[in-house]
Amino acid sequence: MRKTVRINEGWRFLKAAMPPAAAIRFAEQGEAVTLPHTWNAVDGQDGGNDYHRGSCWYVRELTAEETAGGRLFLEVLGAAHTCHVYLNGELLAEHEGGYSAFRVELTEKLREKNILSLCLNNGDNDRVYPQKADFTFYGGLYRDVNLIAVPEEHFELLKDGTPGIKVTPTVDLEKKQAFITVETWQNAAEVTVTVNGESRTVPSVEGSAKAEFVIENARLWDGVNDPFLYTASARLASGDEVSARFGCRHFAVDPEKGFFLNGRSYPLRGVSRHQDLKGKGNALSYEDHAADMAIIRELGANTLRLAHYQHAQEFYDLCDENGIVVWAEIPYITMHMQNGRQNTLDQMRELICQCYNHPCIAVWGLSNEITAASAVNEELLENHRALNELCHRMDPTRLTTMANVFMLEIDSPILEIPDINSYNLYFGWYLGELEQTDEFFDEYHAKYPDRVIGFSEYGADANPAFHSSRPEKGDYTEEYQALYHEHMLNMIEERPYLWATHVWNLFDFAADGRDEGGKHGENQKGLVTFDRTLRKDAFYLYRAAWNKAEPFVHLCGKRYENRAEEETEIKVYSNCGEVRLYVDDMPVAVQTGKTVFRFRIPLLGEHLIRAEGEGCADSMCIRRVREPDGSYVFNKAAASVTNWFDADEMDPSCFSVSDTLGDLRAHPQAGPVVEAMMARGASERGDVADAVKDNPALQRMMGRMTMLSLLKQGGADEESIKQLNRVLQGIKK
Ligand code: GCB
Repeated sequence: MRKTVRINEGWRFLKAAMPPAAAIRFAEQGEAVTLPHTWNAVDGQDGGNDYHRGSCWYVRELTAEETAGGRLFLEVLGAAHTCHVYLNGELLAEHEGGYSAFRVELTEKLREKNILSLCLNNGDNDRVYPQKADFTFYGGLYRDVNLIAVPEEHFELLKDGTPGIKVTPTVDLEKKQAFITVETWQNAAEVTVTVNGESRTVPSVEGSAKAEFVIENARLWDGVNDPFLYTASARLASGDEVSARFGCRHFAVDPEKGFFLNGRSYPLRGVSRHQDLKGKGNALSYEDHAADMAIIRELGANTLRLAHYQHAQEFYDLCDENGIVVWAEIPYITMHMQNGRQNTLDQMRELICQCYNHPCIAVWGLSNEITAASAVNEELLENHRALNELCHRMDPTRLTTMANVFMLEIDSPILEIPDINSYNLYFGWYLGELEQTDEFFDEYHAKYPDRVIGFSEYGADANPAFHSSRPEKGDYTEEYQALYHEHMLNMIEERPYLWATHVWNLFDFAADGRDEGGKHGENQKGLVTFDRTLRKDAFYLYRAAWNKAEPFVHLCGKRYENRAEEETEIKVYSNCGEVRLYVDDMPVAVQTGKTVFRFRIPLLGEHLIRAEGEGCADSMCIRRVREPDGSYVFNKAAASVTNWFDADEMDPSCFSVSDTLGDLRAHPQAGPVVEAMMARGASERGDVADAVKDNPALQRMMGRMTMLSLLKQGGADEESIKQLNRVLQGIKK
């Protein structure tokens, strides 16, 4: 028999560094807390990059009842980011890595009265990832903590937080057979393994055992269509038992046709998720996880990138149950650390060991944008090779991948390490124009037709308070975010070779170092707000494209009530083939189409707008106002830029700031003018400018950008942009 007791209640929390004996002495003065708990729920989300990072203590007395019953193990499912475990003041274990589980045996150290104290630290160091990334590194004991009592003979509990049982299903799609290999680790002579009602007793040799089964007419784990799960269990004579759910499925990729599930094309289209919530940080309950999954199902995504680290077991369980194909990864992110090699391997070993049985996981992600702040040198390559080999050794059934930063040259040797690849591209948001995404993939695919490539991140920030009828990159409006995603949705549909695409991000999330778009401490690229209460318009774009189950119409711009224009656009996102529009209860237009339906209507006063699809409707109220509503505008200076240059006043036969840097540079007269302007900017930016100059990929990309967008991104003021425009207007094309 195995007894698991959850010990989430009754902890004392001390928000200070102190010696172990002091933590015990002062425990009673600490704050009484119940797990899951983070000390950064507030300061990690309010901006300023000033959240508490350092050592804190969790102290708890274990009762006699809790410690009774055989060999006793402590199970910590998430301690961010390093943890020292003390029993009665004695150090028993250390763990480095804030996202994986670990266990510690307490048996030999138990006394009559037992005090457990855990010292956690989320401060910076040079070995434990992550150290540099765009999200808050919450500290805390933010998942469940358990005591597990097992008999003398029991399944392995310590090694890398193993579940003790490893199930490998392989599927013969033609014969409809699944071959199941079950491996277990234990200190007993034999094990009885049961799969699908069939039991087999096998010997344990040097602590490990293996049993094989065949399931005829296997019911497949078939993604969102039918995520069927089997269970494998293993039992020892002592009564100790472990079990794991598994799924029989076949994943494959093709450089031309993308992803395949169970032998048929199954384009992976979905979103990324961070594990945090407004007001709670990363200390989430099962209900929080389940509520997130309900939103993912509503959206109709069939894949998730669980960024940028190992997520909670219950979330991978939810993915198994809901048929969501997962990209799982470790927080080897942004910047390679010389002393961090071992930690990348440790975190990867734990991720694979702890998550191996989940049928939802298709790929292991080696790193994210690791060349953003590190050079591609032998050390970086070696670390990636070591990780890649580790993945293949531990799990020959799954592929490895990486999420690369846009400025990584497509012929970089690092791209040859993982089995398949992916890029994070933010053209049309941070820099460049939307179309550069299309060009990027076309170029990559043409150059490397035999390589499998995906789109691991793309997105644009939007604060649902901001609105515009002339949305622009950088304006943080809900309308620009929607336009951005309309472009990307088409771009993706036209490129079926993309093995997976993941919107960054499903939810707004905490990045305490950010201060932009009218909010402190938040990355607002979510399709849904941080508190999950508001779905931005772009959410419904994807829902219309991906979720065909339930017909719906969504009127965009509901929050854009006050409009200072004679005529306005009414946009509807819908999964219906026909949308009817009513203004003030009068039918005004019918449109047939797909996903996006655009109407234009005159705006006279206050109007009730209603859209109808097949058995569904949506309505909203908008009104004409005299002056633009200032509360809708985030960056007032930038917002007016489009109005500086009236198309009528520009001479199209001459150059202007609307021409691309490439075209301007190529002209004998315009070239030197813009070079001089760029050189001036470069001398102000120093090192960064050198990095730009030496990066041909970046240079090529900048060549495709308009001078206006380059200048705006560089922070040039209105007068110097106008001045340059006047000069360029004097040069004939
Ligand atoms: C990225 C990173 C991700 C950031 C995102 C952004 O490329 O991988 O962690 O949050 O960009 O929003 O800038």
